[in-house]
Amino acid sequence: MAVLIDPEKIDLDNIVPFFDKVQLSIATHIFVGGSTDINSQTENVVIAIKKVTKLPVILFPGDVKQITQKADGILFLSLLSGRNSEYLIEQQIKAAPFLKDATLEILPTGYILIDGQTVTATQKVSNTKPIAQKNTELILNTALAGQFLGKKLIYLEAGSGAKIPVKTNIITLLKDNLSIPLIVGGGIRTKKQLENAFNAGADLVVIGTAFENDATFFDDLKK
Ligand code: 1GP
Repeated sequence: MAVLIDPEKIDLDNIVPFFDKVQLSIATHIFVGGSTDINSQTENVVIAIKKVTKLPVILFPGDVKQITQKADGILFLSLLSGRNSEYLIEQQIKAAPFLKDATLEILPTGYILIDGQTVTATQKVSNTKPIAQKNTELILNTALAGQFLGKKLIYLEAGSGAKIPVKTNIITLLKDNLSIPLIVGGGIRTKKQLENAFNAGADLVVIGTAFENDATFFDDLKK
């Protein structure tokens, strides 16, 4: 499980008790990022997190400005579900000079936005349409195209705060047809939903909003 920390929302004064709970939970990764980071807090937040955990800290950047060498790795995302060249290739070209000599691990990731029954920040900022959950063939073909393009990961994203997470039949369909790991996130706010995603075949499940709203949720997810 990856815990998603949004640099715009985290309360750094509360980081120690928050990470005490993370440490006791089944979390294996920390993702840091958001669709926007208006006050450019990503680097400060990564530095603060590295002080309180040994879990790998992976950037999940909304744009090139969120890149910092202080993290352990970066999801080098391409928004394959969209047709906005800015998020398909332009941001990646802008990021290249910052990553050329970087020590952080670069993880090429095909990012697929799925309709979670609400207009999410990802949709607004990227100005792209999510794929309907019923359009399973398009979702599968998009993920396969990502794999054939050489992506090392596929991220199925219902969007932060999605009303409904990615359905389990989609997770299973992709798991059965892909040979690369599958990340699933967006709208997962109960232990049951988390288990459903894992049982369907997700390799890593990302949760952000549910922990932001109530850190006692970690107590249900102890190691
Ligand atoms: C969003 O997949 C992540 O990019 C997590 O979503 O905030 O809804 O948990 P939530």
